[in-house]
Amino acid sequence: MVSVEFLQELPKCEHHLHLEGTLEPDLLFPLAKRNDIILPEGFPKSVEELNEKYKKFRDLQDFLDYYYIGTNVLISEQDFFDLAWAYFKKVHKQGLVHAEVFYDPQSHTSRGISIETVTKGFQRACDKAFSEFGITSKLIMCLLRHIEPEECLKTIEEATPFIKDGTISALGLDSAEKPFPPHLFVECYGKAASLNKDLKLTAHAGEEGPAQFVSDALDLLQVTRIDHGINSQYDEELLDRLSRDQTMLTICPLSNVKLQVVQSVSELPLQKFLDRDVPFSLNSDDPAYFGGYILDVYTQVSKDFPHWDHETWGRIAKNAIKGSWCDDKRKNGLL
Ligand code: ES4
Ligand code: ZN
Repeated sequence: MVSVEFLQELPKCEHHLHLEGTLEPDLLFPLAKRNDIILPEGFPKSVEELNEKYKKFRDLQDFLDYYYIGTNVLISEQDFFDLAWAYFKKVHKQGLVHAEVFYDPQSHTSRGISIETVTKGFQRACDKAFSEFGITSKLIMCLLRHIEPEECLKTIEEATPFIKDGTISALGLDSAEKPFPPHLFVECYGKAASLNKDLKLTAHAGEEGPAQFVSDALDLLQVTRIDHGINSQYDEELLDRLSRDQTMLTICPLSNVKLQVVQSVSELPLQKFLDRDVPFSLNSDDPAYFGGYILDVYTQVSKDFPHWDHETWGRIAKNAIKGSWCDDKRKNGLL
């Protein structure tokens, strides 16, 4: 098995990280206090109680119920900055060099907070991560799939200045997967793509949903990356396609265990993906909820795949760099 020191030194990229999912209980309660937010009846009352709840979730929806309550404590531009900055400070120490991070504007606009407030706070933290740590980053705006597509179109309109000027680099799709398949969002993706030819497209698919949702995201939404995508393992033709087109899957091992998609990291089809040359990166998803940041993810995977040598890990790190949306100059600097 490779050492933690080796994994620490590997230049690591994160492609699947929800900024709202970095809200640690020890920031959640102080922010609730600072912003006079009353947490709902029955919500854990202390950091310890909340950490206890986060030990296991029944499924994606059980987690999302907590996650959306958490987001409610974020109000001011400073709150969004503080959240993202706390994240960058942590992962800088873990050898992260590039981060493509999600956020959910609709979790905030639905509470009367403007896209501008959220985006500017997060962007300011990204700028500081670059100036202080040399970490490059991209913002990916996600649409919440439980929200009506018509509403999502309005969100895209509100985000138009940031899509046009490149502050938002990519569009994603998250939240409850099974009841809300990709085809519902064809118009949204088409609209967003028409605003800026450089806008990248991705979507959560094949996390709890079937391999068909992965194919549909590729065919109907024209995405060039798939978030999770582990259920692609059950469709041989799809695996060939992902390999042929070098479409990257952003895998989140600790998330899959905590949400009971698999019972252990060793069950993940990572060896199959390597053997079939399906590119993937390893990611932390919602680290405050799932028990680990990027180095913890790499370390856990190394324990569950102990036969992977330095060369295999080098290949994984290189695939993550190659699949990133940074420019070629930055990629070549990292490779
Ligand atoms: C998410 Cl793990 C996951 N899946 C879908 N949507 C999400 N939002 C935040 N984490
Ligand atoms: Zn996710």
